[in-house]
Amino acid sequence: MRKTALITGASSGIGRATARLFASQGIDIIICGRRKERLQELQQELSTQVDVHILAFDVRDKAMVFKGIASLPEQFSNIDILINNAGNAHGLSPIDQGDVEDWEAMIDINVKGLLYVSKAIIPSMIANKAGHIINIGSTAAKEVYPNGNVYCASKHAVDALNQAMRIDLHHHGIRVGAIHPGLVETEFSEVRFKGDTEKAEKVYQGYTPLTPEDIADIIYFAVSRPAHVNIADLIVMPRDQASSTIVNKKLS
Ligand code: NDP
Ligand code: 8X3
Repeated sequence: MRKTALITGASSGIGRATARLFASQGIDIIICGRRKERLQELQQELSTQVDVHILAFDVRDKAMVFKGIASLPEQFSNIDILINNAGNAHGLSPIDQGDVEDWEAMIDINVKGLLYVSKAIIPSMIANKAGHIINIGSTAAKEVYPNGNVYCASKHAVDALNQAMRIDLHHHGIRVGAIHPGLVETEFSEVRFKGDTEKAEKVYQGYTPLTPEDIADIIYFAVSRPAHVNIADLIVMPRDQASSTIVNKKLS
């Protein structure tokens, strides 16, 4: 029987690459994000391969999250795989100069949004005695770097929640694991630097960053293991990266 996956943050980057790979592997998908037009384009692209349903919501809006997931058409209501991917960094400033709205966005999206989506889906996984949740953390979930303060805190929370979900859900037959990428070239830095593309591009210059497809491959690897195997925690960096702050850049 075909599986169904719900992917948050499917309108861009890692989430979109994952949607494409899942579709190519015959997994029906529910694609989520705020930018509905992007989701519609993706639906059009992938619906020749699998069934694709759109849920356009802001993960901060808990009423919309719960309503959207509760009102999924019957065909999509049994979610086998949840990819908690929606998230971003907003700003990069010392703690004393941080923008409170940026802090709230990161905590509300990366932490509370992930909780809302998970809470809406976990009961049906428990009822099915099966399910697989992949939480997208970051190297920022494992270490803290200068000016990364609240983004790192939000991703450390994702790391903690990943462990907590596994502890609380494994006896229901639900697999929970996190994938923690290092530097991946997506719209991430454009969002972090509020549309300053020049600044964003510099983040990925002088070395070979990961691509969203690299991460999608790893996500698919994790979800395609036999049912008794759970990839619990995995860190992946570009070859040229050793830590959040140590990157072998060759700039001319
Ligand atoms: P992108 O900016 O390319 O994608 C972010 C996705 O998250 C978009 O689809 C966006 O959709 C969605 N999103 C953001 N805010 C909201 C919101 N309030 N409600 C619903 N959806 C939202 O970045 P990435 O693909 O790189 O990021 C995906 C995940 O990977 C994030 O959790 C990020 O922290 C993590 N990550 C990224 C790394 C990198 O170097 N790029 C490294 C480590 C982790 P929309 O705007 O349409 O709502
Ligand atoms: C994204 C990677 O290094 O900007 O999580 O934190 S980093």
